[in-house]
Amino acid sequence: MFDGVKKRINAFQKEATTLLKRELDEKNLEKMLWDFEIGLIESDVALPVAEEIVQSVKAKLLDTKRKKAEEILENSIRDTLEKVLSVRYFDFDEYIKNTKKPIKILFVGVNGVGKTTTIAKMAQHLQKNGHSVIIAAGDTHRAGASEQIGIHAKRLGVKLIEHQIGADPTAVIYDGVQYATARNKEVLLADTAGRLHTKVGLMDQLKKIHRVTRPDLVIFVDEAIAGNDAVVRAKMFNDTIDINGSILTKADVDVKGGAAISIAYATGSPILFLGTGQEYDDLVKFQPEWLFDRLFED
Ligand SMILES: Nc1nc2c(ncn2[C@@H]2O[C@H](COP(=O)(O)OP(=O)(O)O)[C@@H](O)[C@H]2O)c(=O)[nH]1
Ligand SMILES: [Mg+2]
Repeated sequence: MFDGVKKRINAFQKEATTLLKRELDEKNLEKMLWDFEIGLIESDVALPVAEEIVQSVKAKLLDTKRKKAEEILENSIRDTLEKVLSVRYFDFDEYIKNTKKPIKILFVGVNGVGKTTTIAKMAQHLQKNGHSVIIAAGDTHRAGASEQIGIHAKRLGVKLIEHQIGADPTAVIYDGVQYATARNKEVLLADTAGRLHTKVGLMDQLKKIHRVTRPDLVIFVDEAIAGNDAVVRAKMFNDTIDINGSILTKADVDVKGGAAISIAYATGSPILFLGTGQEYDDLVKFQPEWLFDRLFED
């Protein structure tokens, strides 16, 4: 993942370094070195020795200049990305540990991006960290949605709150909140139907869910491979209900990587996890350093 961005940075670094190097040797260095060499010869240093000294100084200077240019470029790119990626950054696991229970997490996004799968992965992740979890089947829209999440819930040993197809998703999720409160469950994961960010009615429904169930976190899920489409969607979901963080799925598929940076920028909130496959274990915490290591590794 992130090969596209990395390639661009590398190419730019190379080009910029060449430019800076050229400026140094053409305008200043040659003349400086020439004067130096003449000075040495005039001081009775043998010509081959003077030449060797000058050549080695030249090589060292160019090398230092190159390294410095690379360092400056890397640092400034890194600083900017760090600023973008750490806006409202929080450590998810610490947040779960330290926040008043039950914690209600609402997952939103368009259809087929991996919301339901991500909820299953998240349920396992939280259980492994010792938290009790329940799931609310808030996708009452799509036939088979309840069955799909039901299979996950059963496999994971997690209680599922569900209503019949066509039911009001707000009611299902609200039931989930009541259940979690009554039974001291620590985290409620609320699924929602995939909705197009352009469908006003469905976005209004999301507002209603938000108003009534008052989630602690709203997590936007989209595919890393969706590129700029995902960025546009993230922005529209964020305009509808404030997003606290995003999860990018399908990062196991070859992607250019810029979407992670752009979504964080567009929503002003952090990327929390990456989905890296279809298994429950395929969820990795996203950390800015992790991205930098990939972008700037040699
Ligand atoms: N390769 C890959 N596939 C994923 C990932 N997350 C989800 N999927 C697949 O994407 C498809 C849609 O997932 P689903 O959870 O039903 O999406 P939803 O409509 O947003 O709930 C399924 O086939 C999932 O197995 C991921 O991180 N990597
Ligand atoms: Mg789903």
